[in-house]
Amino acid sequence: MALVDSAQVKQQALDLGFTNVGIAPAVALLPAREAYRQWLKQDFHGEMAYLAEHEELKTTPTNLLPSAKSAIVVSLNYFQEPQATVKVARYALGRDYHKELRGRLRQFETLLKTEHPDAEFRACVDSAPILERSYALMAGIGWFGKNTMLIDSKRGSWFFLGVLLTSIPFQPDDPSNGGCGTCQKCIEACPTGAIVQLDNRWQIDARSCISYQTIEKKGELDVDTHGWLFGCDVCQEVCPFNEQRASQPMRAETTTNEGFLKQRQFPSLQQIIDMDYETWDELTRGSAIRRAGYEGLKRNARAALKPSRGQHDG
Ligand code: B12
Ligand code: SF4
Ligand code: SF4
Repeated sequence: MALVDSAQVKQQALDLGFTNVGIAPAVALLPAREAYRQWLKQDFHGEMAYLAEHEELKTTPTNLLPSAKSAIVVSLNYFQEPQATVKVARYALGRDYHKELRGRLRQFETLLKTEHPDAEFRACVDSAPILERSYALMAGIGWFGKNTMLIDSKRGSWFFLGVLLTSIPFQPDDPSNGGCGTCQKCIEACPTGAIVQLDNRWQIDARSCISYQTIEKKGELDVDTHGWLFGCDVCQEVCPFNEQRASQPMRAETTTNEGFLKQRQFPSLQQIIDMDYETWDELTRGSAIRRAGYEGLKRNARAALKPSRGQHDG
């Protein structure tokens, strides 16, 4: 199979505003499949049943697009300073990233279709059953930190990922290599001890992770959420790869994507607790925060008002 040079397609992705782009071959990722299976076996996914349902699909892109030959992986920077009134993870301060990324990937697809009319495509952002970070590793976008974030040595980890599967056999990039060395800052800083070592790898026990608790968990919360209303940024805030340095100007650079910037000050926790449905509807429209639901956001606000019991108290 003759490979298609990928310089042009990568430039097109950057011209569309993506922060970085790389190409992975669309092959089944067998080592990652085993790691994913082990993670599920520990029940680390908690109540996220869809993750278990996707087990077989996740590492085999040809299940999503039978003609797939390449996975074009893109990243999009969302860094900005945090919210002043309440603790909301930065990724959720602006417009819902699913919409933003999907829109851009669709534009990308339309562009490529004009040049390759017989080619097939499938855009994946988050909800499609694909291991985005593992393909991003293969595509040279970054490597797995101990906090399990995909880290780009030059840019840090404040970015989203998206994947465009295609039948075009583009020349792939080399996988990333990099590592945390002896650093353990995120493990020490995680307020709930959710970063655990198993099978010689650092993994997230989502059940203890504040992000899972405040976004995905139904019913009552079962860990102290340490004041976070929605999501959690602690393991990225402490990461040296997110530190600005004169030698690394691309790190922690505020996003130029208007849609991601926070649109308004959030109400206080007490105002959220007292909020009627219409106000909640208005506050969360088009935002990732909507995922917590009306009752869920109030539950999170009540928990965030409670004094924390200290570090690593689960
Ligand atoms: C479920 C999910 C969560 C869960 C579970 C998180 C987790 N660490 O698994 C919860 C709700 C807790 C969560 C939280 C967050 N998430 Co999230 N999440 C996802 C989702 C939908 C699936 C991830 C998944 O399958 N996890 C299961 C684990 C087992 O898979 P994994 O981490 O991808 O990879 C593991 C294995 O595959 C294995 N592995 C991979 N390759 C290889 C190779 C070999 C050889 C071996 C042995 C093993 C191996 O090691 C990895 C670590 O255990 C992805 C989108 C997607 N479709 O991929 C977004 C995604 C990972 N999340 C994202 C973000 C931004 C977040 C938050 C920062 C949001 C926030 N501020 O609150 C936090 C970060 C918490 C953290 N430290 O991970 C981004 C990450 C971008 C990046 N730079 O890494 C993604 C990619 C969404 C996106 N489209 O941009 N998330
Ligand atoms: S997102 Fe927060 S709770 Fe989850 S692993 Fe990172 S620091 Fe721990
Ligand atoms: S804080 Fe340290 S250990 Fe954690 S991901 Fe960053 S470099 Fe790795």
